[in-house]
Amino acid sequence: MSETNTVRGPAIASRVGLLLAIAISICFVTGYLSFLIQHSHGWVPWPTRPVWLYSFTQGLHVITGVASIPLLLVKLWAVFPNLFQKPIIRSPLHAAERGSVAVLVGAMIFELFSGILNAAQWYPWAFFFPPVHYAVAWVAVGALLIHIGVKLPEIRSALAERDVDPARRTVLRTAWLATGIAALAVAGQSVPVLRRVSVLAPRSGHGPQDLPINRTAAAADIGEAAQSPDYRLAVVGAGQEKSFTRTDLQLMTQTKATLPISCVEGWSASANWEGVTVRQLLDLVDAPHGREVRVTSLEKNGLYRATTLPAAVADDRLTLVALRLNGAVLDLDHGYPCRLIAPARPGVLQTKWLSRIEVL
Ligand SMILES: Nc1nc2c(c(=O)[nH]1)N[C@H]1C(S)=C(S)[C@@H](COP(=O)(O)O)O[C@H]1N2
Ligand SMILES: [Mo]
Repeated sequence: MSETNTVRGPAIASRVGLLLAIAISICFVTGYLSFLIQHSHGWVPWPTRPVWLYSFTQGLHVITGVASIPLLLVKLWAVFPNLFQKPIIRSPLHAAERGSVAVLVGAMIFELFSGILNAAQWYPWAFFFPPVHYAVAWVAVGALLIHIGVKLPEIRSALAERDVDPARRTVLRTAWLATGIAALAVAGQSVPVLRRVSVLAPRSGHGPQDLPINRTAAAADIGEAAQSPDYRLAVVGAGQEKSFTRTDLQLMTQTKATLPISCVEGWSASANWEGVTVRQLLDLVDAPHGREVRVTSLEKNGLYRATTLPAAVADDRLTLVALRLNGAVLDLDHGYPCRLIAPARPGVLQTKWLSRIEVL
């Protein structure tokens, strides 16, 4: 059976491969940005405007990732017989090329599968997801570059071929349709108007005060501390410390802001927040501008119990210690007595149940 006699082959592989390469590139860049915002400790300047910037980049990450699944399946189908060509090893170079394809396919399947499970909030491996997903992404992109480099002449000539025969055209149309449906199925997580068509957008607005909840106060073992009359928010400046009750905070000038919570899992939801600005509190302890600020939760354990605000975020006039949400007192599950909410920031860094704000 020669390749030219079947519908499979370079005509389909190159076209589907091109779109797949574009989707993977967007997915990789947006994923890397998300990593940098979370781990670069502010040396990569991430703007605080527009406020939905992170919702946008992370939405793209999840949409392009999901759209890659049908594309990868069609791509694998198109080249399937090649994967088992005999002899498996013809020369050292050929063996290296075959090896890189094996790594590419394995890494891609791992990335898409682990990403989907994460978006569905099912963590069979719990704690290790982000670093592994991150590391394997580099493996996938490295193998992809080798693969494209090796296949470039073949890709070029296949793409240059104008008349694709009808059977192949049907396969291609089906692939584009499946990709579009897959993208739409998750797009509603971040694009509100698409919510109705989004069957795979699990986080579109369940939870108290019309906002989803990932981690409840019970799950975070917040317990009595949050509702105790002894609750105080400590604010530590340059050699000065003050503490505030929730009532103290409520009596200060309140700022309103409409800001999204944008989870790394791709869902995002906008809400109306009201509270005092972090800068306002820093001024009360004479903290200088232009400094990083450490924000800590009442939560004892947990990966997200503390975060560091880059100076630009700490001083931003929309970075709030929120006391109210959508017109009512912040629900315990949303971070009562108060939570951090800042513009264009990953949800995982929007710390709930605050106990301490400290200038570094
Ligand atoms: N203290 C604390 N704050 C936290 C978290 C947490 O686990 N503990 N989860 C974060 C995550 S991952 C997100 S997306 C946002 C919103 O999460 P929620 O849906 O649990 O409110 O809060 C963030 N703040
Ligand atoms: Mo999150």
